[in-house]
Amino acid sequence: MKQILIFTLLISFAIVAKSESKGKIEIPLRFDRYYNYDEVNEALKALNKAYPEMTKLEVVGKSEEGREIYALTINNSKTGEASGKPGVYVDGNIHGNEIQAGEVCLYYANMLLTKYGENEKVTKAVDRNAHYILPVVNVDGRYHFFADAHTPSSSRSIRIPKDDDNDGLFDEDAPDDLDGDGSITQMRIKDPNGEYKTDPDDPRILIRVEPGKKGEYTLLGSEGIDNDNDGKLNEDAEGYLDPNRDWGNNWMPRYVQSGAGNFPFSGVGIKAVSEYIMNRPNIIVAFSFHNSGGMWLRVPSDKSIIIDPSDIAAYDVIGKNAIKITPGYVYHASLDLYPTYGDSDGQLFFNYGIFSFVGELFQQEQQTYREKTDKPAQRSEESGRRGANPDEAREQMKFNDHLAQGEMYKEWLTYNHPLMAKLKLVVGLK
Ligand SMILES: [Ca+2]
Ligand SMILES: [Ca+2]
Ligand SMILES: [Ca+2]
Ligand SMILES: [Ca+2]
Ligand SMILES: [Zn+2]
Repeated sequence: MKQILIFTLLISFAIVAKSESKGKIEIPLRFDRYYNYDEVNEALKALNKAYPEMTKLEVVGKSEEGREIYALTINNSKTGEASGKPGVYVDGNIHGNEIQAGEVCLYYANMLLTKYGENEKVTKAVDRNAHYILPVVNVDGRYHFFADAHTPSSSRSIRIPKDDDNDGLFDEDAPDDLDGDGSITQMRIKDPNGEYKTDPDDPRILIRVEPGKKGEYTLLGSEGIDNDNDGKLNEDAEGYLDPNRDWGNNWMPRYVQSGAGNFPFSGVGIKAVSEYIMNRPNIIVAFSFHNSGGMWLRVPSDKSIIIDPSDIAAYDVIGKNAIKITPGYVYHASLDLYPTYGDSDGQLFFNYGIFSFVGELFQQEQQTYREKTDKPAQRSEESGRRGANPDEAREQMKFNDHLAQGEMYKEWLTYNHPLMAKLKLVVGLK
């Protein structure tokens, strides 16, 4: 499934690359482009300035690289102190690459403030509850995702250097933007024994050859050279310490949970965010936004954990209402996907008594050019492997051509790769 995600998520990232033109941020906020790290902060300051009576802007803490993590409280002081009201906590972008989540949080803040007094339900929600909004948890990740050439999954980590290949060097060989276009794309090499060939219907698409048949290409992974001359490509990029495997509840070391650090809360920013939530015991419900899948997930994320049926019943009320307002999304427990340890929703529920949800934004199935979009494309186990489902790839290419105006695909380029001396290596975006 990951490979296919890499393909489709490029739509968003192509748009990101074009969103760097700076303009004055005005209220109401506009959502016609993504905000980089500085602009998210400017947007929060602009909301705070426009609604001084209703908002409070605080620095929750600082990241590994010293960036500020901001939270905006929305509360109508005329109806009481924030701490005396049931609190709603909303955050996003704990994974640095999952930038849409930050925009969702800004949208939430913008909607509550601009529709207050105009929309009855919003007015009630603002008068009755305190809202704590933290759009970007992984501030270093968001910063680097915009500032550096990226893949759909780069800059996801907490920015603590880690020696992924145990060679004594830290983060020494990340992918490189060989053609300088701002994106880290895929490399392929001509190979009569390769697993891939071009699609006869659309030469832009690579399809997997049947077992035993000859192909045309081998895929070499992400764009990059061997920066440390150890014979391996791109083997030690930034991190990787997963900010959503760093929380204390049900934390497991790296041999159980990949992405875990040396101890819980080893990320200074994560620790600060956890303390911010812990210090607000009035928070009763929390939503943390991620990419992707179109899901509302509740605890637990590990089947060894039993939850009181009355708590599940409370979760179900919220979860079932959540899917009503997000057509196509599903609601279920995290453990139905795969077990995870040391994630934030477990910390919030089991340690802080908060009904915590994960909102997985964005659905690949919606990136189609089919006339009927009510039924998602049939997907098999195999379909996750690149080139395994040519029909889906063709569908995505139509989507690229007609809806994304070609921004999802880049023509293959020729590149003389130093590691493949004298071999012609072709670099392209998929
Ligand atoms: Ca290394
Ligand atoms: Ca590139
Ligand atoms: Ca190395
Ligand atoms: Ca290397
Ligand atoms: Zn995530």
